Amino acid sequence: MTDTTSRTGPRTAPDVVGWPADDAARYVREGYWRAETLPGLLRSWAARSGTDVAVVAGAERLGYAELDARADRFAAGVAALGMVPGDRAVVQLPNGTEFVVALFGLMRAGVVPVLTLPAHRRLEIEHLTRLSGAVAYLAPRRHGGFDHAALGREVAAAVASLRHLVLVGDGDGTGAGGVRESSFAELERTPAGPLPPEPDPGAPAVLLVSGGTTGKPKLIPRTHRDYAYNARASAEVCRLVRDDVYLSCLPAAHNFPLACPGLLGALGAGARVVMCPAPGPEVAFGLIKAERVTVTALVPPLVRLWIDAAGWERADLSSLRLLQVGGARLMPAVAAEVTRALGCALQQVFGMAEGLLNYTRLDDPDDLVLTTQGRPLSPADEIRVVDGDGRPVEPGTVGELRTRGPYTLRGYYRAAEYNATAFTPDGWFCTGDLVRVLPSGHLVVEGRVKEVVNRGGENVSAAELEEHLLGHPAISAAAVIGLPDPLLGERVCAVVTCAEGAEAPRRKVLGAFLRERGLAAFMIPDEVVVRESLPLTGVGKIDKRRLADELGRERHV
Ligand code: J2J
Repeated sequence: MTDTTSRTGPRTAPDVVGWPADDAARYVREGYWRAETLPGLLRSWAARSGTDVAVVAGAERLGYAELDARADRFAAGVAALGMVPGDRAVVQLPNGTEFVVALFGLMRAGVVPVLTLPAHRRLEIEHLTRLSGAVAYLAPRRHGGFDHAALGREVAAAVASLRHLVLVGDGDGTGAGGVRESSFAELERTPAGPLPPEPDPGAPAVLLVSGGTTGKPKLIPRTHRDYAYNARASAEVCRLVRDDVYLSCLPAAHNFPLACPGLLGALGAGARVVMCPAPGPEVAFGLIKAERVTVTALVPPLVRLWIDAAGWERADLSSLRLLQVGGARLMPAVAAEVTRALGCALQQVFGMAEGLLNYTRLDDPDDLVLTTQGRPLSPADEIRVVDGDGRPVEPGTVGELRTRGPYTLRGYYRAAEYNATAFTPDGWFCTGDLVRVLPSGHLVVEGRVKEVVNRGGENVSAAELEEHLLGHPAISAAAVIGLPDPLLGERVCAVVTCAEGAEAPRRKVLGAFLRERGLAAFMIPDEVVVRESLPLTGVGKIDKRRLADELGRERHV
């Protein structure tokens, strides 16, 4: 029996769980981890690429050396406010040069950025500020019609650690009640001063927000050396070179556009990063043409929009060589349209902010690119597929993915209790993703452990049913969720949106359609809800948690 009394409780546990010494030594010995830090790398990139353009945002074109200098001044400003190495700062900046300057400036001052998404609101920002014990909140005063300055003040009133609001844009307000308001520009005007010593390469560089669909968001510590490796190895897989132009369509604070290879991988390759203020084709297509963009990354719901728009917009996408798609399952039928519609190669990416990344390779045969979610990035990635009891499944069958490796976390930040279930005692991260591994080593994502609806003892895979629903010509998007049911425990609810001009299919018609495809009776949705649109997460995936909440609420009013 396990002795629970000796289990480390949340208060005595360390904030960050590192890798065991022997694994760490191996990652260093085998060259995955180098003695480097992200702000130190910017210094060397500036020495290498000096006047080359590093970041384009709106009318701004920021050279490598200029970015380095701005990061120095920002770091001095951060230090002048009294922030010290080891402090945390919540960053909620949209795609623009300020995001990049703040990211490197904070790290250079030894402060760890907590990278939240522009779409986060009071609930998430307050939770993440409290959890991280952040001393500062960095945001635009207003963005997309939302008053971030007011949000910052509210959060400061609720969370005692928060002492500074650093806001982009003009405005008044000097702060009240123990919180000080500074403008971003004011911080950057600070003359460069002495900086704290370089952080330890093994210390957390950033705290990423988990994309998990259950419970409150968690914080993922990514160390300088693991994240540097993550970005460098990803850039190699995508064959990024100096001539490449990477378009950051997704919010830059997300792991995918930040480091897979994204901003960090592109800067490491000496390439140029173009910040896109919105991911829709209206804005992105213009930037692709104007900046001769070569590589970008999207989530599947956006791919559909891009493909449709390319059909009627006659956009000039001729510079684009690679479209990375990840974040949720890409239907093979949509994957098959990418190259014809957008004129570029497709790369599927199955990644997670926690670490493990899987990529289809640029020279993989078409069928693997269209139907799989890639294979692990690193030779040092360890993966295991297990059944409900944690035992390895037969090769090729579906089970939960577990992983360890040189860039996969060993514990969430300040989450000892949760870590006890999310990791095995020997450090495997239980991803909660259901996958199948092909003989080639490529993974096919089959859903999530928690997204199996238990309908009176029968297991209904949400992902499988969604794929069948999307086979119906009148359906443009589908999300299957389990709703509490007094008889069945859970009943199957399909929430769908209709294709343009199509009439919403009735439940009976849909049932007949699914039965015709050979689905078992228990797989047929008990309920079909037709919506105008589905709620999306901050990065643009279908937000099932919100959907379930909304449907639950609608039924209890
Ligand atoms: C199915 N599900 C996928 C895929 C992620 C690259 C790409 C994506 C993310 C990301 C990322 C999927 N097919 N191709 O960080 O660097 C689901 C899985 C996974 C979860 C992680 C990157 N790609 N997923 O999406 O931390 O369920 O990272 O565990 O936001 O998204 O979400 P997140």
